[in-house]
Amino acid sequence: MVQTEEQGTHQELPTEFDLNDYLSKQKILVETALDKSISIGNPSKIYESMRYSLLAGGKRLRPILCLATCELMGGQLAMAMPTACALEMIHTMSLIHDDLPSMDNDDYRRGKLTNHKVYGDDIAILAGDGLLAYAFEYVAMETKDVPCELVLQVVARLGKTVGAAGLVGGQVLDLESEGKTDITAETLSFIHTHKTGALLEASVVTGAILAGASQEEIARLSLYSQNIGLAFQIVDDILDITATDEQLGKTAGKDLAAQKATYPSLWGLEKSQAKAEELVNEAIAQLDTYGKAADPLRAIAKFIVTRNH
Ligand code: GRG
Repeated sequence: MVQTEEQGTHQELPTEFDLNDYLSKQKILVETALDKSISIGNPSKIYESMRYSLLAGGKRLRPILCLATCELMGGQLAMAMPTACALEMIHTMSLIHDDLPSMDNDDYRRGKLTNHKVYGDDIAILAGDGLLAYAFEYVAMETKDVPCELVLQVVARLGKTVGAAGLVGGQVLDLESEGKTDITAETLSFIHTHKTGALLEASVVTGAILAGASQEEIARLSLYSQNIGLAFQIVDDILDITATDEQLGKTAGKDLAAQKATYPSLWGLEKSQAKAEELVNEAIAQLDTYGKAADPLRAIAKFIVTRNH
């Protein structure tokens, strides 16, 4: 609470949650932990390639969501940090593979040359594989003060999230849909709930699991994360049209050039933005029972529809 002086008396005003301050502090914590998570080993080239992409910046939204949810459910930040790092390792490996010439063929990511442009396709594939394997090792070896059954639940959830039932399945359908003009809203929704939504949902759910949340709470938080996941992808599609290369840190306008079905191509820009806002409001409604403690998750949801990068 802040104090203001009004006619000689002090009146208490609720302080606004400062999202920018929160995100920049959490980002520093996550990046410090990521930097420590992998050191250069032998052969040095593969470790350098893994670190190149893992430490290339980005919003760090997945680890920040995991930490925020763990804290909301009464856990300590340290309990969730290894999983938070693992989520970013998985996210980064999916970006490295997505950028390959055989997939989206991108030269820039997070404002830097893509991994394969620096290290070659062969090392980029292996860097992705190395990060994926290490993510699981890291959760299993580094998670402290959490019952083993809960760590096992996290490992299982991460496995499901990256495999054919998650990111891999979404990516396959995305590749198969390219150039097709008859993609339905259902197919688009399948692609994005798997390709993008699954990892965002896992970020929230694993944070809750680690803190020992009940099934009821996990179900509520899943709903929150499913809504922000879809909103996130809709905004991603909008930004591909409206943002610059500099804002995105990668080539803008690629969806249009590849004739990809996107939410704006189905609904138009205005309706897509309105739908994203509606989803975020639904997400925020799931947090009503938690009061101010859920301010970080509320603010992250709002950030998803107001971001420009
Ligand atoms: C997971 C085994 C395995 C393989 C990967 C390539 C692939 C299979 C899946 C593609 C997943 C993908 C790239 C989805 C797009 C998700 C997305 C919207 C990325 C952008 O996320 P931001 O905006 O990026 O959070 P930053 O750079 O801020 O982290």
